[in-house]
Amino acid sequence: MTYIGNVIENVIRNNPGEMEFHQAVREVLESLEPVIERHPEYARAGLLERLVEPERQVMFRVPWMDEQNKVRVNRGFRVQFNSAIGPYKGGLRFHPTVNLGIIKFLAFEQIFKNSLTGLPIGGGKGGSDFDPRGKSDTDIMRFCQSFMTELYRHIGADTDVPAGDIGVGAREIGYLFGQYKRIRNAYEGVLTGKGLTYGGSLARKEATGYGLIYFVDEMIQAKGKSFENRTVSVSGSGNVAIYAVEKAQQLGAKVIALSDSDGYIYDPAGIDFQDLRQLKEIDRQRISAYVKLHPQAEYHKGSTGIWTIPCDIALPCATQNELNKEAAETLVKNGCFAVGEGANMPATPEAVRVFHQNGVLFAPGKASNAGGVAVSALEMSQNSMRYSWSFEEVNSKLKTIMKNIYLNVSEAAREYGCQDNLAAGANIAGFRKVADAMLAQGIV
Ligand code: NDP
Ligand code: 2IT
Repeated sequence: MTYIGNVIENVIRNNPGEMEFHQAVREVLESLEPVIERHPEYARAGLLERLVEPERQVMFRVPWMDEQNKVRVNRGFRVQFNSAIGPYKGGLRFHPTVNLGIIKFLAFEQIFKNSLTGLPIGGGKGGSDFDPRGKSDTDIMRFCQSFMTELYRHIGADTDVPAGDIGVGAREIGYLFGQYKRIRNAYEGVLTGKGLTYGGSLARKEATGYGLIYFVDEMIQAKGKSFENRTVSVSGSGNVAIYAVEKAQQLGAKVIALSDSDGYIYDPAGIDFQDLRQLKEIDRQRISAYVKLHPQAEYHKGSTGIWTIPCDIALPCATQNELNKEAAETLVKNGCFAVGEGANMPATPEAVRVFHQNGVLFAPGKASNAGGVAVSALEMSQNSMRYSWSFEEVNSKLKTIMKNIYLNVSEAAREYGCQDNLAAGANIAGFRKVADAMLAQGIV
């Protein structure tokens, strides 16, 4: 068996039941074949065996008392996967489906994504099986305070810097920051995605969605295409989806569909961005509420139905494995020519294969959604300097970063003989920097 095959087999044996983690490891490692062939020093240094083993994994009890004085217990996680190129960095996910395997897949992906940004950040991820849906502000605050009462001892501005992900936005980051500061008696940039009144960066909120569109724009422009007058479907209707909609519309696209875990909306007239933002970000409503304001729009139950709507460009921005082989085939049949992952690993491996086989331009999440964490790193820089940049300064840095990621990823794909396979290019380019840093630092 090959070196890579062996490492994958051991990961499956040593981490039973962690399907998403196996999937992410397999996807990355299989595309590293030409790199490992060209660089035998990596195998000699046991680099892949070390890469797939998290440096540290923390699991902890999160007890809290809800508004009805009922005792609740959730499970908290922080996986500090790799710190070769910087302090651990990555979001926190609060969702009932969260388990160790999901956090490990996300932390593993984060290593390569963070490397691609060109900024000095290692890979980590955390979260809880806490379900924020329908909870009051009080319950959210109590949960966040209890979560941080354990997490604080594992993180720090130079150690590990969490941020948001599914179910964790500005409100949660605020409560988490408040509790950290109180326990540590230190005002430091320990979290990103903070509010603008207490150390947050302008354009962080918009960064993942905007960055996705900047990346996809580079990718389609390289093939002589643009967003102008294209129809776009965006799954999810959270932070990433909302700002992908705004930027796609600014570039002349017509966004016709959005979803949540219950269903999807189709608005042939094009989504009204202001109403969307008000509904989702401020009123915290379900996406179905949109059709009350826009009667020409349709609401359908079942979130995956969104992929049956014909569109030119599909942007999955909800969650992992939300777009399967069948959905990919339908998109191809309906003329979709580009897919950009705003979420982490939203397309299954079979779906990605369908896109590649049919010449659909495919932007892999670890490259195309890296704008969020990139601006998080810029937030860290601003916190260290005790200074803040304007929206335009941050946005223009973000644009440059996304362009550079596109160039590096496509160049790596070309250099290693898999031209136009940006998924392989992203894995290779992200890996090379981390691998060389690990080599230089010895067996640690
Ligand atoms: P939000 O919590 O703001 O929004 C998540 C959206 O996805 C909601 O509309 C939610 O619907 C939907 N969703 C979640 N789980 C499912 C599911 N199982 N099936 C269908 N829909 C689902 O999260 P974000 O927008 O921040 O994150 C979206 C994706 O982007 C995630 O994969 C995340 O890891 C990734 N990402 C986020 C970054 C960021 O900066 N926030 C950066 C890079 C990647 P509902 O309300 O019904 O749950
Ligand atoms: O998946 C991701 O890149 C994020 N959720 C953002 C991480 C961050 O540290 O900003």
